[in-house]
Amino acid sequence: MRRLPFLAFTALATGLVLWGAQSASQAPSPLPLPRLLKPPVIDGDLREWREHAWHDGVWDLARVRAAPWYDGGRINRLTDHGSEPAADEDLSARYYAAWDDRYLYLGAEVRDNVNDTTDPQHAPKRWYYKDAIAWFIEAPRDDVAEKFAEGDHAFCFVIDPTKPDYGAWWRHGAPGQTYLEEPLPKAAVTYAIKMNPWGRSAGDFILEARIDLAATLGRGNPAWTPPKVGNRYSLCIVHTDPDGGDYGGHLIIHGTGDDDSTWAPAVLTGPQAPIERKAK
Ligand SMILES: [Ca+2]
Ligand SMILES: [Ca+2]
Ligand SMILES: [Ca+2]
Ligand SMILES: [Ca+2]
Repeated sequence: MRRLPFLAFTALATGLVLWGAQSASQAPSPLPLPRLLKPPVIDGDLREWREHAWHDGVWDLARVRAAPWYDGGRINRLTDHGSEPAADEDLSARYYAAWDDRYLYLGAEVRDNVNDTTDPQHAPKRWYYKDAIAWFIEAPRDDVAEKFAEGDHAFCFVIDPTKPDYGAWWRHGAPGQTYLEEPLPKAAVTYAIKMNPWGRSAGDFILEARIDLAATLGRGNPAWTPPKVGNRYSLCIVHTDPDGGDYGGHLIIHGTGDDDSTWAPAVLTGPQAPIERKAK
């Protein structure tokens, strides 16, 4: 047998190791979005469905800083106006998502020191200058890098309990169009915000929302079909937290922003049982 020269062998072995590491990092397991068997009541209390929804623990800036998509603090950051508490008290949150035949369900339980929904340069589409959570979703997922083009949607909720007309916002693409900006049609969204739910901080809140899939995702891409187990989506969460400043803080999770090729793969799954805890 002809022996491989040592250098060639080393290069081949290194290449295989690198290839293995790269394919592992390029193909993360899709985020599983479970189907709900019982429709939640949209009232600002997630307890009836939170254990049956997708949820991957508490997010704060320390955890985001350790994530592979962290941008070194350019956009993904918090601000300090001189009277701010520690970063985890400034903003930390749990996010939830699930679906059924008709709706996408979104939820968040958030610890925030200051509720800030004023914007000196207010325009209806400027949710990102206010306390807000946006779920960026591509449906169906594709391999084309796009910015709010066909199939891309942002469902954005300004954390203003008076629910102004721009409070539930929809940035999206459509065939041949990008960055369409409009309020989520009233018939397509139901949401509730409960402020200070734990009696701890006036900035804390719970957000609970449901979005009609056919009326939103169904209008974005001719390739969209009614939801079923196995459908591939993409997901990124953008949580903005100005706390009295201008552009202010952002936690960007499972992606880097508007480029949908950075959004995490997600898949619609069947129902999920709550995490089992052992008797001992
Ligand atoms: Ca509820
Ligand atoms: Ca804050
Ligand atoms: Ca794409
Ligand atoms: Ca805030």
